[in-house]
Amino acid sequence: MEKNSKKSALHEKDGIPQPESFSQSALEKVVRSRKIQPGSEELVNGILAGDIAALSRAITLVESTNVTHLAKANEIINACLPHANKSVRIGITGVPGVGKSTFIEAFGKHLTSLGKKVAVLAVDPSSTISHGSILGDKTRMEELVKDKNAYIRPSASGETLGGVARKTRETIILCEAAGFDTIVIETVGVGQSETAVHSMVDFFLLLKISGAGDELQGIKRGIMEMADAIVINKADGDNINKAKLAKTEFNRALHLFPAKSSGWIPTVSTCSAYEKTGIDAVWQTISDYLELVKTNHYFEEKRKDQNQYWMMETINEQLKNNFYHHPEIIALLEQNKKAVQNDELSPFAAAMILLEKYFK
Ligand SMILES: Nc1nc2c(ncn2[C@@H]2O[C@H](COP(=O)(O)OP(=O)(O)OP(=O)(O)O)[C@@H](O)[C@H]2O)c(=O)[nH]1
Ligand SMILES: [Mg+2]
Repeated sequence: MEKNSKKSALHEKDGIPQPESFSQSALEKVVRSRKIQPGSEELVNGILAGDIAALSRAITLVESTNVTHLAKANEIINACLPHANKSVRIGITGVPGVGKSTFIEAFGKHLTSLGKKVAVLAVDPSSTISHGSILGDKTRMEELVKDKNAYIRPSASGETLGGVARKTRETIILCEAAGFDTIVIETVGVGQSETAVHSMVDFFLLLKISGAGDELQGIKRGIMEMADAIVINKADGDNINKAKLAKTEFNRALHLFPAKSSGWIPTVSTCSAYEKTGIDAVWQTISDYLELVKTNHYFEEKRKDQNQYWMMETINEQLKNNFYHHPEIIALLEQNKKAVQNDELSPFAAAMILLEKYFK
C-alpha cells in the first residue's frame, strides 16, 4: 500500500512535519478516565455534594442486574443511609389520562418555587419496554425538567413488581442523600403497584377526574382506603361544576371508611393541573398532615413499619427467586405439575416433595 501510493501520480512530496493538533498524552488520559468507573467512595462523595451525575450513576448501579454492580450499589446505599430520611415522600396515583404528569409538573414547580428540591420517581412495572412513562413524559414535564432544583428519573424496569419496588426504595435513599427534600413517586392506579407505592411513602394522593355522576364506580375500595387526599383534577372550563359535585360525593363516600390510625381525616379537593389552580392547596394539605403526624409520632412509626415490611418483602422475594431458579427445582417442578394434573400426586404432597428437595 505504502509502495503503491508512492508510485501513484497523486502522491505529493512530504512537506514539513505538521505539529500534532492535540496532545497524545491528553487523549490517552481521556480514554483512560472513560474506562475507569468512579469507585463507590467517589460516588458517595458526589451524591452527598448534590452532584446529579454521581446520583444518576449510582441509581444505574441500583437498577443493574450485574452482581458486582449490586455489591457496589449496596455499599453506596449503606454509606448514604445516615444522610437519608430527611424528606417528605409523596405517592401519587390515578388511572391513565387523569393528569398525573401534568399535575406533577405544576405541583413540582410550585414546590421548587417554595425553595424545595424535588425528585420525581415512578413505579411502573408494566413499562419494561418503554422504560417508564415518565421518560416519554419528559415533554409533559418540560418546565420541571429544566428546573435545577428538580430531578426526574424514569422508572426502573424489571420483571417483577417486587424488583421494581426495591429499586425505587433504594433510589429514594440516594435522592435524599443528594439533598432532595421532597420525593414524589408516581404510579398508575391499576394493578398492585399502588400498594407497593403506598408502603414507601408518607402521604398518598389519589388523583381523580369527575365523571357523569357515577364517581364511585370503578374505584377499588382499597385505593380509596389508602388515600390521604383525593384530588379531582381537570376542574376547569365547563367541568368545574361537575368537579364540585364529585367532591361532595367523594366526601360522603370517605365517611364510610374506618378512621385512619394516623388520626388524619382524608381530604377532598379540586384542582386544574392545566390552569395551575388548587395546586398550592394540595401542598397546604400535605403540610397540615405532616404537622399532625409529626406531633403524634405517627410519621416515625409508619417509616419504621415500612422498613420492616420491606425487609420481609426482600426476604420473600429472594427466597422465591432462589427457589424458582434452582436447576433441580425447575425440572422437578415440571414433573410434579404433570403428576398433579394426572391425579398421581396430591397438590400438597407435590409441594412438599419440592420443598424437601430444596431445603435438604
Ligand atoms: N382540561 C384539563 N386537561 C388536563 C389537565 N391535566 C391534564 N390534562 C390533559 O389530560 C391528558 C392526560 O394528562 P397526563 O398528565 O398525561 O395524564 P397521566 O395521568 O400522566 O397519564 P398516563 O401517563 O398515561 O398515566 C393530557 O392531554 C393533558 O393535557 C387539567 O387540569 N385540565
Ligand atoms: Mg403520565
